[in-house]
Amino acid sequence: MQNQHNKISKFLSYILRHHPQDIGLHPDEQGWVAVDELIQAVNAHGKHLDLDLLQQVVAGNDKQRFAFSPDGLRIRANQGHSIRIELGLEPAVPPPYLYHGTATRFMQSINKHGLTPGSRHHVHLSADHITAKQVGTRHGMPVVLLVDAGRMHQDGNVFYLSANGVWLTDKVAPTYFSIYDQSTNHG
Ligand code: HQG
Repeated sequence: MQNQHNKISKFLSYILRHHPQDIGLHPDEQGWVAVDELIQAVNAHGKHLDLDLLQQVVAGNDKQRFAFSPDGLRIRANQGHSIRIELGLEPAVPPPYLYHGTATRFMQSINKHGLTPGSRHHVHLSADHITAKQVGTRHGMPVVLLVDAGRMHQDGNVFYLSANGVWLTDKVAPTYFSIYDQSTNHG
């Protein structure tokens, strides 16, 4: 069951964040697609999905990756897009420190250029170091960076908080982070 939900969640992330056109969907400018169109399109592409299953996947998702519109007729990913959409988030005051999980192999470039959004809209920051380490582990040997979000904000950098609790900002210059935790092979 959980495995089936994970597979659907991964597929929905792929579609709603990155490649809606692969199944013929065209999200609006805020990233929403009609729930009935999504269900039809997914089924037309050889995967089973009905409203009941979709609601279970959205409600039970470990990171609350997706949200229904208040009327329940539309759905979108809460963050993480590479397609050009506007989530419509209001600027928010960040906590004094945030964390970013990455991998050792990126550190040379990160130390030189700072944290950059890559293919996504924003740099993603976590409120806690445990989540950040999990994010970093996806890419290899993890490194957790401590980001001086309070000072960035004081200096005029804008932050947003996604509906699922991920902090977003345009970039993080090298002067604003330090290494919080770096894995080694020794233990
Ligand atoms: C790194 C997951 C070289 C950056 C997570 C990261 C997150 C640089 C990688 C969400 C760099 C991009 C996003 C630079 C940053 N040079 N590498 N200048 N600046 N990087 O996947 O933050 O499970 O696009 O450190 O929980 O890992 O999908 O971003 O390692 O919230 O819902 O380039 O994805 O959520 O990788 O993850 P990503 P991310 P989901």
